[in-house]
Amino acid sequence: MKKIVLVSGATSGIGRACALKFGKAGYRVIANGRNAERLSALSGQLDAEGIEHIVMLADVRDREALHKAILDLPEEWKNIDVLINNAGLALGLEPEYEGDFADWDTMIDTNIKGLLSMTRFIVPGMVERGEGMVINIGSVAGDAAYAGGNVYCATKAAVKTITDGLRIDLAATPVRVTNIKPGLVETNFSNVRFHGDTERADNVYKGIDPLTGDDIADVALYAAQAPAHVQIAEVLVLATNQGNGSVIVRK
Ligand code: NDP
Ligand code: 8X3
Repeated sequence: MKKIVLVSGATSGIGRACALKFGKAGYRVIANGRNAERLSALSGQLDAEGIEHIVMLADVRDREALHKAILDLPEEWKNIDVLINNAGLALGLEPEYEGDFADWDTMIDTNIKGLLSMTRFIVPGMVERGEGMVINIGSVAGDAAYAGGNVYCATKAAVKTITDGLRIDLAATPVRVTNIKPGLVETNFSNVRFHGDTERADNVYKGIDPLTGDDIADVALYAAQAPAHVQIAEVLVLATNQGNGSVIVRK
């Protein structure tokens, strides 16, 4: 029986790469997204690759709708083997004392509360079945704050603590828990952060060879395919010319 992976925020970047990578590796894919058009485009790409999948339209911030979407999964898609909590975003790069309340709320509701809701809804089934894995997409931003990173960095620090907490709480079970902490990955991330200012977004990746979504999907798949007794607890993945969240050496 093929394993099932649920990827949140699968319509772009790292999530999309995970959906494709796991699908090509033989997983059945539940692709979550909050935008029907983007989900349908992704579904076309998965079809073109011959990947068995279904889409799950839900905004991870809407706990009730998310729960309903999970409960409404077809019976043969309910036993999720791998949950990839990827949906997330940064908004703004202002000093904390000038930050935007709405941006803060969106980051906290998505990166922390959305991840928690998904975990709370899916993990009990894994515990009951005695198998499963949760891969959270944290960030180098969670290791230390950087200029203007304030609330985004705090959400990713929360992801680290929440992931560690889950791993501890599941230690008596076969369910494994991984935190992948990417550095600079070229996706739609900076476009979203700068509210569609593409020039500013492009500058983030200038003069450095950034990571790709595919690089991060490789790490996620490695962790998922490790033998059952091996728990890849945490992985920090940086671009080669990046020292940490603040040190980026550009040519
Ligand atoms: P993208 O913007 O390319 O992708 C983010 C994905 O998350 C999109 O599919 C987006 O959907 C989805 N999403 C956002 N909010 C919600 C929501 N409320 N409900 C459901 N889906 C949602 O960025 P990345 O691929 O780079 O980001 C993925 C994850 O990786 C994030 O958690 C991010 O913090 C993390 N990360 C990214 C790094 C980078 O440098 N790019 C580095 C470290 C971590 P939609 O298009 O509809 O908004
Ligand atoms: C995304 C990486 O360094 O832009 O989490 O915050 S960074």
